[in-house]
Amino acid sequence: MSQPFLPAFASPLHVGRPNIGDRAAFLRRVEQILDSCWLTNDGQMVCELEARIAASLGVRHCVAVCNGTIALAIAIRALGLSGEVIVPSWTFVATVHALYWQGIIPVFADIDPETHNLSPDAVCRMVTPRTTGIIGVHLWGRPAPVDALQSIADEHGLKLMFDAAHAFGNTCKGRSIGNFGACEVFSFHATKAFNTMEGGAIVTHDDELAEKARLMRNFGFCGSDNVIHSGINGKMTEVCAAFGLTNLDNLENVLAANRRNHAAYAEALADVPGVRLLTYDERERNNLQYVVLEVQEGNPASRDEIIAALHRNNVLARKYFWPGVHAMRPYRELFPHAVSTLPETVKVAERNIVLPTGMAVDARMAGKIAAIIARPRHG
Ligand code: T4K
Repeated sequence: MSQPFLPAFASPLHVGRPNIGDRAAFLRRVEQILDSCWLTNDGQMVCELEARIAASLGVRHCVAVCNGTIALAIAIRALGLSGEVIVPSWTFVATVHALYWQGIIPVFADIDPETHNLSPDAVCRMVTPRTTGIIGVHLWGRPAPVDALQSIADEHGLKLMFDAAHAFGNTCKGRSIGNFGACEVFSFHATKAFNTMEGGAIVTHDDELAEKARLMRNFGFCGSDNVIHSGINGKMTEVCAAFGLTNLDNLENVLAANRRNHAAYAEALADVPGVRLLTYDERERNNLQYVVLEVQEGNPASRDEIIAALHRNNVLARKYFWPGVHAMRPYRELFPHAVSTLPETVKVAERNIVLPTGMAVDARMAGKIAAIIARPRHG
């Protein structure tokens, strides 16, 4: 009689399991919030979080917002983008929704298959007289080609901003992400290395832009009863900011866990043929919150077979960001021919797997996960 199948992990291992800092410290901050009876609208915790983030990144302004998507939407509007904006299709759908939601046409440019970031040549090919801006994404936290994109923007008179949702705490040529383009936008969603449950921020050196974003975040109010700008409700709550302050104190532990896990995956997968683990520039600081694997041509198992084997074993790996935004319903009907301009995006989308990491994973688990990837048809 055959043995019943036992998964390699008794309970599910998620990609994006939240990292949670010192609970007692968080609960003390919550008590403080309740005692003060100030729950939102530019409270003390939000101000403290903004000041700490701005100081740690070396930027003049940090505007904390309720999530990364609203932060993108506000930044896009504050910058005055309109018409067409060039973006990668190889990103989380929010980058693109933040444009289209405001009546701006996202124009998809292809990526460099080595880095998964925008290809400057592809961006150049997509510039038209209607283009007003470029949104670079630091995908998986690896810096986009900031200098090349800035040159293209300068040459054509375009605004450049970055979706830095994955890149909090990272550097590019030794400078903190947050210092590039007209502004950069972070996500502090629960699944990020640094999280405020829900949250995000716009960071910039531009005083006027920061002021506009602050107004827009709070319905355009400048003091009581005085609305001087169109706006939305993009405010971060005090409890979210308190969680963020607590998690900032824990960030080095999260980064150490991610470094340990990435090294364990790299070692365990080094001799597995037909897979490529994306590496990070070791001269830069990186939060390593995404462990990204490509299943290469010639691997006897397909990407989807490997994902199925991982799921059978309770490893809930993801296919981020398959199939590419250009192929998602709202956009594929708008751009039926996008696929012909995005050959690298299409290929990468078919081979990508994102593996669990963070404080819920340890080196031994990474080794067991690598063993499933090496032999997906055995169990
Ligand atoms: N730009 C980029 C490049 C982004 O990647 C994102 C967000 C944004 C912009 C927008 O920022 P936000 O508006 O979200 O702040 C998740 C996140 O919700 C999303 O923030 C993130 N990127 C994206 C890459 O991942 P889903 O649709 O995969 O979420 P979901 O519900 O499937 O959860 C992901 C995994 O995390 C699951 O394995 C379960 C686990 N999880 C999740 C939560 C919320 C937990 O274990 N505990 C939790 O509390 O989008």
